[in-house]
Amino acid sequence: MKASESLLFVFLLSFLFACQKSPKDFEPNYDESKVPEYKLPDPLVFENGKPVTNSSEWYSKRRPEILKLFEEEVYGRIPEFEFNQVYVLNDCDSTALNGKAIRKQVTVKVIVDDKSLDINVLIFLPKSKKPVPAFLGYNFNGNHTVNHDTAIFVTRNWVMNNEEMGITGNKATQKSRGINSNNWPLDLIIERGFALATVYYGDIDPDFDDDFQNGIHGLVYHEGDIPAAEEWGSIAAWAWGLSRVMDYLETDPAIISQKVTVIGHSRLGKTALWAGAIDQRFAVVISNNSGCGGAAISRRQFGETVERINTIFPHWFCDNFNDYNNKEKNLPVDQHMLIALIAPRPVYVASATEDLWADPLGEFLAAAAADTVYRFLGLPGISIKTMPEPDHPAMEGYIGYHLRTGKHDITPWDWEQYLNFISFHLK
Ligand code: GTR
Repeated sequence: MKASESLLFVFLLSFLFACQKSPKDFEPNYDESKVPEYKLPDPLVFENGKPVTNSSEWYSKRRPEILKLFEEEVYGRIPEFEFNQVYVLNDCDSTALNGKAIRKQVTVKVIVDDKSLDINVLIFLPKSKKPVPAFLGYNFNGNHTVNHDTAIFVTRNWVMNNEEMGITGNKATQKSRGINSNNWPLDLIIERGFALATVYYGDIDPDFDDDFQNGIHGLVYHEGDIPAAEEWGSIAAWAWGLSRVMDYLETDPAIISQKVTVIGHSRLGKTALWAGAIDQRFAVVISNNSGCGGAAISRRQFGETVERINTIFPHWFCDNFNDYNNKEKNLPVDQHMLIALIAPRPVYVASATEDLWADPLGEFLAAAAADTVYRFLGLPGISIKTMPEPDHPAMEGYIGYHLRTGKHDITPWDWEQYLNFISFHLK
């Protein structure tokens, strides 16, 4: 390279670097008076402006239309590819949780051509003579972080570095065993007669921008090929993984597969909502503090925005979603329509008072706006008209909602509400 060329190269690099936005370039808006005026797209009006006239038209035409819009503009369509699947039982112990539960560890092996992906499922079951309803939800840091039980395998996959958990070099160790047990109140879940199945989300797609070379994308695309602009990002990949676990749960005689609730917190709450939309085998969907790209109305631009999420997490959504950075009003959908896709099944949206980043009011408004679809289908939607007081859950309708006092988290109190909601609606 000539001196002038290298100068140009250095100039270009610094220009690109200067153009790149970092987290501190996004000043979030937390002022309600600065929320732009907006009009939500009507879930009951087709793209061509015609109204939906009856429920069969909703199910056969409008619902697929909305689903396609979310696929192509937000999360990305899952491409068609062939795979085989085998289930391997690695562990079964009926003395778990001080003899109160049965623990199973099952690997769902997904085989694509000559490569395979291991989805490691940790299951706790109450000791029951009859099959039981279940929760299925991803965990953030590995199955072994969910409980102190020393028999739970420590994940060998890439994990996010975390000083508090003693994770360096992206490898989990014994140090993080049980570290998230407060988010997974197993005793409560088991006592209430539910099973819990959980998987580390990194089993399906490690959560960093690697240009889709690893995880399930790496099995599907070859030789540097990457998803097209309307094809799946990581959230859609994680949602796909939940369906593979559901395939297994359908074969497990200890579980009532028609009563599986998909649950997730934060980015995994976004994932739970999308999984519930694309896979109607999930009987109930729970979104805990899912925020932007989850339950919150994007058009409000309150807290985390579309531009910020696409910039900081470029691998989460499909590339087309970038077209709406700071142009939310052009979106053909908004997140109330994602919640409406769950109908006629029960769905629960939860926020936390200090979690302004996830826009609690925007989450409530989306849940409330999904109500029109439930009512249209002859079902009780949400039972309240305005944002409830903190810690006053509304769960009589098919759309449950609560605002918990406290920070961005999933707590035993949140779980108690979910157990009450499910027990009430899935009698
Ligand atoms: C944040 C992100 C949120 C939320 C959260 C989480 O950094 O901005 O959208 O998903 O992470 O998953 O904990």
